[in-house]
Amino acid sequence: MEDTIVAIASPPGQGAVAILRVSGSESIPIAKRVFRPKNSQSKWLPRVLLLGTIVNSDDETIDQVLLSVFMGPASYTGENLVEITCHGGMFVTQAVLDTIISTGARLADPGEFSKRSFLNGKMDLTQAEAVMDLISARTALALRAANSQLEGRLGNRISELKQSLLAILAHVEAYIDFPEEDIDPDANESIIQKLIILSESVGNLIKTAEQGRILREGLHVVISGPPNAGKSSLLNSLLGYERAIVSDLAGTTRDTIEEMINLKGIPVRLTDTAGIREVEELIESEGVLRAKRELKRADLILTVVDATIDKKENEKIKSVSSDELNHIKVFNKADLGIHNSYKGEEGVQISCLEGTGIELLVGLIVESCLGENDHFAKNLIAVNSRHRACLESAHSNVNNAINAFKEGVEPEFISVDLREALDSVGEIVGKADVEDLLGEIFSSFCIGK
Ligand SMILES: Nc1nc2c(ncn2[C@@H]2O[C@H](COP(=O)(O)OP(=O)(O)OP(=O)(O)O)[C@@H](O)[C@H]2O)c(=O)[nH]1
Ligand SMILES: [Mg+2]
Repeated sequence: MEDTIVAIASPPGQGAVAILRVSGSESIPIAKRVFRPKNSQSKWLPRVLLLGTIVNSDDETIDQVLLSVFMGPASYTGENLVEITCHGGMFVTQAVLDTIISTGARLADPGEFSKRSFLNGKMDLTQAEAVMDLISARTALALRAANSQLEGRLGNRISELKQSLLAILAHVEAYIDFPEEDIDPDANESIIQKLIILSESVGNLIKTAEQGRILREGLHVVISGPPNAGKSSLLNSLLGYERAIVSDLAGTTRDTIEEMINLKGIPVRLTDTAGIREVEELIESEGVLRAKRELKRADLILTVVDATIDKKENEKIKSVSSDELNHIKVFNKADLGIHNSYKGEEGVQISCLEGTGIELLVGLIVESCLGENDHFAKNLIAVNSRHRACLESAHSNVNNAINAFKEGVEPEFISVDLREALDSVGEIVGKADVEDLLGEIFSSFCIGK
C-alpha cells in the first residue's frame, strides 16, 4: 500500500479521451513533476480541473491534458489521487503513462484501486465486487442489481445477520464465562427462535445465488427439436435479425450458434442447435452430437416442434430433453394450424413467420428464472458464488447450533458453531472482527451487575 500506483483507467484502443489514475502518498508530488498548468498561478485545489501539459524529463510536451486532484480520504481509493484526462490515442496515452512511471509510480495490478479502497475502509468486499458487476452488466436489471449491491444493500443485510449472531453468541459466552449467574430459563427457547429466524434469512439469501449467476453469466437457453421444426427461425425471431440460415431442407443447421440477448432485463445466452435425428452423414451427425452436449449444459430448453405434423411423427426420434430438465414445449408454425394430436398439450403455440406467441414465450422464459424468487424481486439482492459458499457454511453452522441447543449440548460447543458462522458471514464483507464486536457488545452487557 506504500507504493504510488498508476494505470490507464479507460479501455485499450483509440478514443476521444483516455483517463489515467495515480493513487498513493506520492501522487501529488509526481503530478507536480510531470504537469505544467497553462496558468502558472493556478492553485492545485481538490476536485478542480486544471488545464495544462504533461512533459517528460527533457521538458518536452507529450500531451495537453486536464488534471484533477482528490485528497484522501475523500477519494475513490481513500488515498491522495490524481486523475488525468489526456487525448485518447494509444501511443500518447502510453507515453503519459511511461512518464508517470519514470517519475516514481508503479503500474497498478488489476483491481488494485478497488483493493485499496476496500483496505482503506471506503467500501466492503461486496461493494468492491459490485463495481465489477456494474462494469460488466449487460442488461438494465443486472445494472440495477449491481447498483443495489454497490449502495450496500447486501452489505447491510450481512451486517444485520452479524449483529444478531453476535447478540446470540454474547449470551452463550456469557453463560460459559459466568455460569454462576442465573440465566433466564426462557432464554434458551428465545435463542432457538432467533437462530431459526437467522437460518431462514441466510437460506433466503442463498436462494438468490441462482439469480446472481444468471444476471452475471446469463441464462443458458438451448433451442432443440427435430429438423425443420423452425429452431433457427425462433432464434432469429428472438434476436430480431436473420442470424441463422433458415431453409426448408431438414438438416440446415449443423453447428451450434450462440448469441447473447436481453430478454426483459435477463441476459440470455441463446443457442440454436442442429435438429436431432439419426443420420449417417458425418458433419450433420457431429452437429447432432454437439446439440446433445449443449442440452446437458442448458438452464432451460425450448423444445420446438413443427405442430402441423402428427405428434407421433415428431416423437419418433427420442430427444435428449427429458422431462426432468427445465424445458418449455414450443409448438411452431401455428399459422398453418395445429395438428389434432396436440390437443390438451401444455406448451406455447407460436408462429415465427407471423411473430405470434413470441411475447408469451419470452414471458415464460423470464418467469422460469425469476418468477419464483420473491426475495430477489423485492430486494434486488443476488449473491455471487463466493457469497453463496460463505452463506452455505454459515447456514450449516447455525443449523448445527439449533440442534445442539435442542439436545442440550454444552454451551462451549455451541459457541464454536456460532463463531464459525460469524466468521463465514464476516468473510462476505471482508471483516473478521468478531473479537472487537464481541467486546463492544459485552461492554453494554449487564453482567456482574
Ligand atoms: N409456416 C411457417 N413456416 C415456418 C415457421 N417457422 C419456420 N418455418 C419454415 O420452416 C422451415 C424450417 O425452418 P428452420 O428455422 O430452418 O428450421 P430448423 O428447425 O432450424 O431446421 P434445421 O436447422 O434443419 O434443424 C423453413 O422453411 C421456414 O421458413 C412458421 O412459423 N410458420
Ligand atoms: Mg436450423
